[in-house]
Amino acid sequence: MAKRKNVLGALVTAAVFISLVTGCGGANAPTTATPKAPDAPKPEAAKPADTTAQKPAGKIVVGFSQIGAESGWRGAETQSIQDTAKADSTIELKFSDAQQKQENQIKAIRSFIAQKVDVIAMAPVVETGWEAVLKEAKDAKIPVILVDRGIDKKNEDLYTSFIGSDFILEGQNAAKAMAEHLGDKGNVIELEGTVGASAAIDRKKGFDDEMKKHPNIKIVKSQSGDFTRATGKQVMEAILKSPEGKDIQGVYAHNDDMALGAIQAIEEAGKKPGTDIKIVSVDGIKEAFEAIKAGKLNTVVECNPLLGPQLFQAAKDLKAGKELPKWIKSNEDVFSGQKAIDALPNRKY
Ligand code: GYE
Repeated sequence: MAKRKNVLGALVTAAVFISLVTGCGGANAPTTATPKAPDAPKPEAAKPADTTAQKPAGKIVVGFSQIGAESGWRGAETQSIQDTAKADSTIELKFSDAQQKQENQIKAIRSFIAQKVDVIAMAPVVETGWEAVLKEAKDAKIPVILVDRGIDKKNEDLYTSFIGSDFILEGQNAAKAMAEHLGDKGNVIELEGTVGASAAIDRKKGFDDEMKKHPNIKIVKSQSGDFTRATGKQVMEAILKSPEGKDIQGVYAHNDDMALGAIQAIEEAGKKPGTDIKIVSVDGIKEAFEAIKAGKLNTVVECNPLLGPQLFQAAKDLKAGKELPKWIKSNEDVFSGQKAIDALPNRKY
């Protein structure tokens, strides 16, 4: 009985927390947060919470801690996860938005543990600082699947599987495209993603390593634009006003949103993005394809955000006792020029 009370307390706390951080009742807002009508039949309502009500028979309950809504890419990922769960009667999704804060993700994971979900999925905002909470999940025997971003190698035993892209390869592909656009010489600005995020660390590593093969291309400045359009624009504006900004031939942005912000800054500075300054970015959102069509962006390296189907398949496989590969990779492409224009009508995000 005492244990049940604890479970009930934890459920209420968790439900309140999730509704707070989510901030809205999306399609998959936690069902646990729905208040009972005031005139609900008393005898039923007075009973202690039945935890099986949280886990309808045959359903797999997945708690997903999302980073936030910093980019078009992330919006597409959230949509894919929510839509896939909604269309699958065997899945119950508990969705939590951390608004870019690691501490909120840690709280969300703790609430998922308290709710005894079947699987915890998370997109870790940064690589480090997960050890304690993931150990708690492990002790509670709840498998953790990392979605789209990774964590530091030394904690590999604390998650079951990583579903996502090869960010190093994306950085290499971006460098190859940049070298081609620049005819193998010139000065480049690198707009990095969120400091400490695996997607930023590895996209930088892949790009910088590949650029070593092109000694006449110099990365004259590398700075974080936090994966957002507004910060990408701000950083680019400041760089264009600085001494090194006077002689720039290329911009490599770790995501499309920062590239789109940089395009605005370049135009406002009276230069032509795509012509005076070549631009390469990662993600592949529709707006980036439109920018290629308009001649303002030169190449986009695709990074697939439509991870919902793979995530829930993985959760089902785990429930069925199957062993998952440590890394479930996404299939991706690189788009420039006519190839991007041809692909535009069918872009899904
Ligand atoms: O490229 C960026 C987003 O983690 C792969 O995060 C993801 C990255 C994506 O904000 O746009």
